[in-house]
Amino acid sequence: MGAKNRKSGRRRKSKKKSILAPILIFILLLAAGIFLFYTCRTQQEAARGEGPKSEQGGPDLPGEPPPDTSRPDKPERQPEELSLTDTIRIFSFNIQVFGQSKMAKPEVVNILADIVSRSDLTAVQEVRSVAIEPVEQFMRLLPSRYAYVLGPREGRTSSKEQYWFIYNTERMTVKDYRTWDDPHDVFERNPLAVYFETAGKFDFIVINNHIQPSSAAEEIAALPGVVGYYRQLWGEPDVLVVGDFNADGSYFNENFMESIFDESGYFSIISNEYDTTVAANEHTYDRFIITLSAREDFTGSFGVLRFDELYDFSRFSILPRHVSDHYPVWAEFYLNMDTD
Ligand SMILES: [Ca+2]
Ligand SMILES: [Ca+2]
Ligand SMILES: [Ca+2]
Ligand SMILES: [Ca+2]
Repeated sequence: MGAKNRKSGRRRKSKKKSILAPILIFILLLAAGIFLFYTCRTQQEAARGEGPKSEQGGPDLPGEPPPDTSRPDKPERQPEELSLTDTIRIFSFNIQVFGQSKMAKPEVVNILADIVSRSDLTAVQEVRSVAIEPVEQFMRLLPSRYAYVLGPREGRTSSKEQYWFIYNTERMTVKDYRTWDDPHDVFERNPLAVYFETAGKFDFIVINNHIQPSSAAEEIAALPGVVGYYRQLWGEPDVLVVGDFNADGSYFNENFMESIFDESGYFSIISNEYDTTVAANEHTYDRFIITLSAREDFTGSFGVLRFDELYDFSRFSILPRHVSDHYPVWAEFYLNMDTD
């Protein structure tokens, strides 16, 4: 009797076991699922959290290392097989008094963001805002491949400006950057130079300028010295000198450009005949000049970006002059033709 009971008891137990086993497996699988879900989420959040912090250039102080402007939230791209015909477009754009009030005009901001998105690098002049927020807000409107370098506030009076480089991280990285020391105090706004390395062979320096109209002759004449300094500092002969030079009209006799940037050292992409102003005058205020070693890298494509013709302003409540008083000037470069 006793043995029988024990037997049936065991049988009951094993029946219980056979019900418990799938439940236990189910619970284990559920627990594993929840664990995996949270682990993945935490990793994604950590990656997202790092992104915005490191994408800020921040005010640059001379001698400080360049900011880490890469975006760690993007998977690392495999080195691309770049062909000889792969190119980048570089813009120079006086964006006209950039700050909070400009960022408060959505139609203006949308056009500005679209213009910058057409480039791989835009050298911007006239960031006027004291606060960093308008710059950060604008960056958030661009595709995530863009990062930036923002120079220090420059100017002798309370009206100061910053140079701003917005670049495509899938095409280039920043090797170094430095504001011109200006030992003889020639410049109202000391030029900012950035040394870029591309995904191809092309490496180059861009010097960003906003020449003071009232001393345009002195400042422009000093630029070849600035070019020479950076060429030697970084051992890089390819230099693009860009910006709003105010190099025309009543500010400057543009016929002097040829002797300052003479043919033995420079090639002028945006030359005296181009109109870079939105206003009815035909002044060549904005310039794009390259050193001769960068001619091998220049594709021959360039222009003045007439945004008043590119967008249908009849659909907007704004006029072209609300976007800026300057058109961007641009030039295109090969990524793989560079020999120096
Ligand atoms: Ca080079
Ligand atoms: Ca002209
Ligand atoms: Ca004009
Ligand atoms: Ca070159």
